[in-house]
Amino acid sequence: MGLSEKIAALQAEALEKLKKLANDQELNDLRVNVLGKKGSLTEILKEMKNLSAEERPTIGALANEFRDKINFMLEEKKLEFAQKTLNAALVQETLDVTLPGKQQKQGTRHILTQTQEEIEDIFLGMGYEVIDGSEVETDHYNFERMNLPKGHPARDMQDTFYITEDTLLRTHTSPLQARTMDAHDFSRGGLRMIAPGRVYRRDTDDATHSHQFHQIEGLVVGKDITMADLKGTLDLVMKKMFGQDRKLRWRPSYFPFTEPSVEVDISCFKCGGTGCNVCKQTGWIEILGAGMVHPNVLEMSGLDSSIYSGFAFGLGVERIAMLRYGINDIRGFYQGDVRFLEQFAL
Ligand code: 2NM
Repeated sequence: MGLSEKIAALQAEALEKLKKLANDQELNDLRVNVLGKKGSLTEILKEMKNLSAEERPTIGALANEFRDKINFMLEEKKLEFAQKTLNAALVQETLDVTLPGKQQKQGTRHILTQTQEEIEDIFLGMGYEVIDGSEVETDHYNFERMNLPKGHPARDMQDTFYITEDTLLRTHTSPLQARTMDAHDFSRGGLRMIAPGRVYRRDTDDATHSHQFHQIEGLVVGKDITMADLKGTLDLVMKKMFGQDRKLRWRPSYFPFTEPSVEVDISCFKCGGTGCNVCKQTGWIEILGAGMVHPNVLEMSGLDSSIYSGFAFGLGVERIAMLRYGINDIRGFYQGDVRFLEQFAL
């Protein structure tokens, strides 16, 4: 048999085997048997050295053609097997798209954040700046600048956590108000700000007290600011927060940093003033403290208190949220229990 017949016979045999291939393993065996180092085609090519110069190109071309063809067909077969494996996997790994999905729990802003932001929005709408700052303060800004010199009896009520003798956790956000007054250029106009944030007191935690809580303090300083401005402002804000038919009641009070000082009550938003459990049968709810900024406080920020005056107020964010939502234990705000928090999801 001549080489061309051998090649033809080999090709016929290889194509026959190719048709019967069942898997990748058999496919690989066939490749090695035909094209490998000791493969049948390789053996045939070794015999080419015995050919005449005229025969060699024809047989060479024939052998190349065979090699290309078998390579191509092996490649095709390989793709076919891959497709079969994939199809089998797809049939087996069916996905039931009608099964209910895993519900992802949606978080919500903390009720204290919601309350704080709602109050911020009211003041932003009236042209106030919202300013926040450090919870770590100096004795100077927290007490001295609030007209509470060392040894002042009112310091006892605001005992706090000390880092050093002069560094402490703020007991109110007022030190931030003093710092803002220091930095403000009053030649360009007055100051309108609120300072929301966390404050600290030496307190034993119970249902209505915590050693840390949140405050919003407001401050307006300028020329000709009077108690009428304070009354008008708080009247508007309280009505926005608790309803347009609220009435406000002003009682004289005392704070070292304001003179005169007042305590403000609102008519009960639940019973309207007839008496219920929210207002403890009084018809009134204590809601905030306020007053005209003490001249000493203005002077310590470098302001001439014969020219400048101001009003200030402070309210507790927890207290407002507790009243509004009927929360009777302040500790619920801080425990991170989802069952508590999710009641206030929007
Ligand atoms: C209150 C009550 C009354 C207050 C005073 C000042 C400042 F900085 F102007 F002195 N800021 N906040 C103030 C006044 C706070 O909280 C019950």
